[in-house]
Amino acid sequence: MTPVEKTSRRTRPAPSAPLSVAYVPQATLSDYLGACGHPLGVIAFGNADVDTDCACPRISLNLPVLGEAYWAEVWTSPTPVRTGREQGIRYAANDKVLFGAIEIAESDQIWLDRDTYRAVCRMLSFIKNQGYPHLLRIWNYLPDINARDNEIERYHLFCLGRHQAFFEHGCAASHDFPAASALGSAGGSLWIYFLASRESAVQQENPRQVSAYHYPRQHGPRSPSFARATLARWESEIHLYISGTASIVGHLSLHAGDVREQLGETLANIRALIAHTAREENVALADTHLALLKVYARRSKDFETVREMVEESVARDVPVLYLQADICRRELLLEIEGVCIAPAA
Ligand code: 3EB
Repeated sequence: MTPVEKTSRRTRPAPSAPLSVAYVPQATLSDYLGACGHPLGVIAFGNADVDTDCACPRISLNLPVLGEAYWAEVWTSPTPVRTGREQGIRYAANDKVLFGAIEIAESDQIWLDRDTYRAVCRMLSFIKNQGYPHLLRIWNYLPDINARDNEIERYHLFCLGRHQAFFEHGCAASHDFPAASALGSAGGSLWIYFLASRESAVQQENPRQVSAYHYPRQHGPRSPSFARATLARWESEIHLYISGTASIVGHLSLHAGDVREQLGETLANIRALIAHTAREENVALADTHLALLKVYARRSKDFETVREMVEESVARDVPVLYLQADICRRELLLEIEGVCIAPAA
């Protein structure tokens, strides 16, 4: 590569993929947004104002940040984006992908299933109308996820509404669902943010885990609508968007109460998912391609233990954002999501 090419690369990233992602510290967020090109979406954790004038969706979530390293998640486009707001959905899009966010002020705490149903229906029609019908990834954050309303856990009410919405939109098999995370926030609205694409991607399942869509009834009246990961092949990059992953083998939670064992099992699940995807899809994807990790811990007192173990297990240069959040099953103490990025062959 000539020095000239090197410089132009640095100032303007090659459009190898229509989206990229970074975790950014609070102090440098405005500098980052000024220099990153075209932000698609900014998600700040720690319930503080996102002080920026960018036109893309800005979300502030009430999830306490653990440690000092990172504070916000930023999705960026290499090309200009158009932004807007429609049916309560804020969005930014380029010619390949759309980032969107919906805030649902719950009308009444006992109607979480109905509110979720309406929001997911709105999202699914919106992406179809906009011409980005393929969901790559969804994040769901709801307050009091483990609380019960009328004897039903709120996470189960959420799953009921989501299941019905997907079903009515023709999604009724594992490969119809996007990768997802669903976590309990410390308060505020129910937030859903998502990435949708013009081209389809490939959903992945984990050989160590029963597909969430096939969980038996003991885990709720309607099963969770998500795949374990989504594989997107962009021009010169392969992206694997890994769903929130926990210490679940088969369909059962393992190692109740033991954060170290749960972390070991979770990392084993993530490794198995990456290896399985590489084999099934015939792509050169390995653990070494982990580009980012987000770690949710139920108890802030576990933070140091978790960080030590994560640092021993993943390469030093992988950014890890640690958050405090409730996990959807009471016995689970942590959940980890991530993104792998590999060069396309
Ligand atoms: C699990 O594997 C853990 O309901 O969207 C992880 C990722 C989990 C997404 C969701 C739930 C969801 O079942 C919980």
